[in-house]
Amino acid sequence: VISSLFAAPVLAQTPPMTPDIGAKLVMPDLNDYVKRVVMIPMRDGVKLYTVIVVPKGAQKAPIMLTRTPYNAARRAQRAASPSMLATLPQGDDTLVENGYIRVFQDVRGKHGSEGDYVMTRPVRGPLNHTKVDNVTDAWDTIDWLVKNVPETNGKVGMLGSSYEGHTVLMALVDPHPALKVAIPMSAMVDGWRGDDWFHNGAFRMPSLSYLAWQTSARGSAEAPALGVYDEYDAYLRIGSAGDFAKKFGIDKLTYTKKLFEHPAYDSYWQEQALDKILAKRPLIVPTMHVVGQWDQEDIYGPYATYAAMEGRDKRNNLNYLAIGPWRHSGVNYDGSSLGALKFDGDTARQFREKVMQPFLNQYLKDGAPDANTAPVVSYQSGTNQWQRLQQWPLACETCDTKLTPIYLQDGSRLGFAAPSGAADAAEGAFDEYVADPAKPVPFVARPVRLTDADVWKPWLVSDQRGYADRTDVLSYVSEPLKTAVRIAGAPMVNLFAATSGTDADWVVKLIDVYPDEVPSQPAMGGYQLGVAMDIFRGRYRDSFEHPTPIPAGKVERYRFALPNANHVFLPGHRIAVQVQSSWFPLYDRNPQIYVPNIFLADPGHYRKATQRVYHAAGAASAIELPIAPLDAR
Ligand code: PG9
Repeated sequence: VISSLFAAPVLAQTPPMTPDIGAKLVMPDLNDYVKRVVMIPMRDGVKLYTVIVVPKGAQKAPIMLTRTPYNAARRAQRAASPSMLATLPQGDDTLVENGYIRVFQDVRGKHGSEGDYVMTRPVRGPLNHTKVDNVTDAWDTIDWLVKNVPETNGKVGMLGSSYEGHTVLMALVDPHPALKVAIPMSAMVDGWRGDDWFHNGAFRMPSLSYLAWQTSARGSAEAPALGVYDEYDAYLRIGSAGDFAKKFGIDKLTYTKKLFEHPAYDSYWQEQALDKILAKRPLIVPTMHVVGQWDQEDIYGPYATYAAMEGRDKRNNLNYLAIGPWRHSGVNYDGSSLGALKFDGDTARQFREKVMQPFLNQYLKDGAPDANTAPVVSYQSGTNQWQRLQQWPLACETCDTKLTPIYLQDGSRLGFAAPSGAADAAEGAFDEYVADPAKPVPFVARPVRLTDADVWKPWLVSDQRGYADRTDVLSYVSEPLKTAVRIAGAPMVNLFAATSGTDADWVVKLIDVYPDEVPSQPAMGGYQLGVAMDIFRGRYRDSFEHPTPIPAGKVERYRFALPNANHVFLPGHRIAVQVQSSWFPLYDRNPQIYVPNIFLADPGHYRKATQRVYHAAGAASAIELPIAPLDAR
């Protein structure tokens, strides 16, 4: 008896040649969620591919919807896992922890959805004569969801970043009554003014690879392989954006044609600008606009829509802004650091848990408390702290607190004292450089690897000191600060400059120069941190819509806003400004002689030009800073 207790069980012998494929594998269902894929019919009969992820056992749960061109099936499947938390994107963590139903949908024409795809499909109107757009598609989807998902309490929120933020804003143009709250993050709002395609008329070259990837197939296609490790060389050898498109066949794509046909800010762009559209619509749905201070893709849109909708927020209880120390879409990942910058913990998780989720719960979860959200929640860089503010910006041209100019001065200095002397002293007080399109200033250290996420994502915080002593970059630096200088808003460039050519680009960078030594992080000694930087194409100085040649040799005024910043230049730091005429290959080169359409510039059009930047009484170049008192809220 005892020996039989210890006898090994004898397995029946499987004949060695039994085929090894054929037995049916039935996986046990270990998931803590149920995933359903449905095709939701729109009002014109087109069906959209939609993935619905429901926590097992959910009842009366709110729905969070994201409408995407980036493959709903993949967005809802970060990893193969029985856990909903691991399956959904990292940024959905607090939604899962709070029992939300999560929905991803392909926009029409992309991936699993039927219909035709139009890039950031314009709303019905002069540019769209059909009966459908992303406004109606969001409406029809929400209507279907509240009627067909039995586990829901009938309350829907929308959230998403970048293009997915754009589709959130679209839903707000005519919101379904069940849409109770919206969080557009890093949203693409105006493709010409300062988001993905252009900044102030200068074209962003990586857009062409994006179009190849996004619009040459219903699914994802390949971006062109440049065949050159240093993309600076690749773009430079090819020439204009038009030549680049031609070389890789991208010129045949219809959206490339649309871009090339509309280099200026004509009605094509104006009619699509979502801030302008939303400014005319009633504000019904509580909305929190989220943006990263160093958003390398859509740094313009979130502030513009916040400002446009603020005018509609009569009781100051529907329109909110959140600014974090993040890159594009950084709110959805780990926010402990960005490039060389370190923050006080994981700022993105802090935001999602302490600010975003209570805000969502207030409007979506039955019986949830008032989240007591401040009108503006912002992480202040420099001091590294979250702040609750009553408004944004704290200083601007039309605010109670006006802008304070900091002037370019003689001797490469920067200071709050305006240049003195007679107004006609302009001729005497300038600095000059030769801008050579054959040697454009790189926007990041070479080799330039635009396609390397580790280069692209944090590039706006990369060290600017390497450009300061190039002979085609002017650099002006203040004395070390004795007291802290706080900015909270958009610095305005007021540049007086002349060119020997008939067109010119002006890149202006507002920089925080760290002290010579930073004992807590030695590699930051002397670091030059870009706080607000942008480019302006000179032909648009008088009108974005109707460009004009620049009279050669004449002092002209270039006035434009830099991106918003919430930053403190600490005592011992210095403020610096750099001025240059190219930022390559992120932006296409200006030929520096006026041609009607720079996309079509020939190699022979590109000319050297001598640029003069003035710092005289009658031509006092300055950056007007949104300086606010340190304790202003
Ligand atoms: N910034 C990207 C984009 C948005 C809209 C149009 C084109 C590109 C994005 O990250 O989605």
